[in-house]
Amino acid sequence: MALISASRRLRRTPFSDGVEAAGVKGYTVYNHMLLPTVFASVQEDYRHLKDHVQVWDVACERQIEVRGPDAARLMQMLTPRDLRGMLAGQCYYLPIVDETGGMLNDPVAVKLSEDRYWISIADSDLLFWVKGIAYGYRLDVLVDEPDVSPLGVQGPKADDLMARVFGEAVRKVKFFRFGHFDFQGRDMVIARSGYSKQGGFEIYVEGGDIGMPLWNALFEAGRDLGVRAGCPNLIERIEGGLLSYGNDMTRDNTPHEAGLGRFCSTQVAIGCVGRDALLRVAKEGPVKQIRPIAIHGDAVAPCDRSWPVVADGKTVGQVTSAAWSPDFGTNVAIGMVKMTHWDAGTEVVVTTPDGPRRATVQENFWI
Ligand code: THG
Repeated sequence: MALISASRRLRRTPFSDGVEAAGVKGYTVYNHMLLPTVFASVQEDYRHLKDHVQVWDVACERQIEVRGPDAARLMQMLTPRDLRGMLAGQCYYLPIVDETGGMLNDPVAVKLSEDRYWISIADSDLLFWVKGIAYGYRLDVLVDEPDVSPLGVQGPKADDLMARVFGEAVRKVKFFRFGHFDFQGRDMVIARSGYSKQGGFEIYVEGGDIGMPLWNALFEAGRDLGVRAGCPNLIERIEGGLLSYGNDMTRDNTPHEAGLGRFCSTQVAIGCVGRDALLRVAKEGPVKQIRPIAIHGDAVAPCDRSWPVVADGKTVGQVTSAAWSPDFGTNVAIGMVKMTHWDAGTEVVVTTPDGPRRATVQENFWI
């Protein structure tokens, strides 16, 4: 592929200098910001992530801050997930839907206090929707994008690395919870979360000026742990079934089609925009849904457009993410498959750019 030209619109991050010094080889654009995709190679990065510890520049997971007396009311307007039990100190993975029940984003919400949240967004301009709702309903709330940049620390040695920089107490942070920790006199929100299934943390770095000092401290502390710069890994996230908004689901899909029905309690999500539409589709159930798919044969090409899933000469779905998995010895893929063909064990054909491939719908993701 040709290069993508740098400009002010394609935002750098507080960690970009470190990413470049570490020899980044590829980027994607996410929320109008640079997101590294490869350092050594996607397969080498994958092996290292599963065996060691990596530091990830995921500043592109931008925050929408919602603050004020109506913050909780606005949050519940955005999602069919039941937020009544959400406590300060918790993180929730949220489907966000429009008035038709179409997915607008699938962020992680961080409840900082009763009247203050961060919405850590996937790749869509959700800020405009949230500002529009706040304005249209005359809510007493401030909505903006603060100078907060998540830094991921992912992999089996993440606890050891984090304990060296932030102290032993960081090990006690539970999954999808966060605590406050000090770094050089600055308060940092640190959650046990991240876009991998290898375990780890996300540090919400407030203020771009402290980005490189923190980056450098993590690399110095982790030298003997073999710490490397890394990034969300295509192979590992498909194995783990972590969805990518814009790839695996879009505004054309309901949360139920995206397999996120377990995060919806639409009946009790009073005030949720799109609630009526979702109650209708939840009653009937989806007619197509996200499935793990094993594509047989050797490594497939990069999946940069949807690949038809065919059975008996008819299109019954599409593959939206795919990669060769060294650990499972097959191409792992995520697709959306019609009800008639979504049962585990169903044999289908995936039309890749290099020709048709035999494939099998799987019962579960690989990890
Ligand atoms: N962390 C933070 N912000 C993010 C992401 C992240 N914003 C963009 C993107 N990732 C949003 N998408 C996801 C997708 C999956 C998960 C988190 C964000 C995830 N899912 C777990 C799973 O499916 O196993 C856990 C879900 C749960 O049980 O609550 O972690 O990664 N800050």
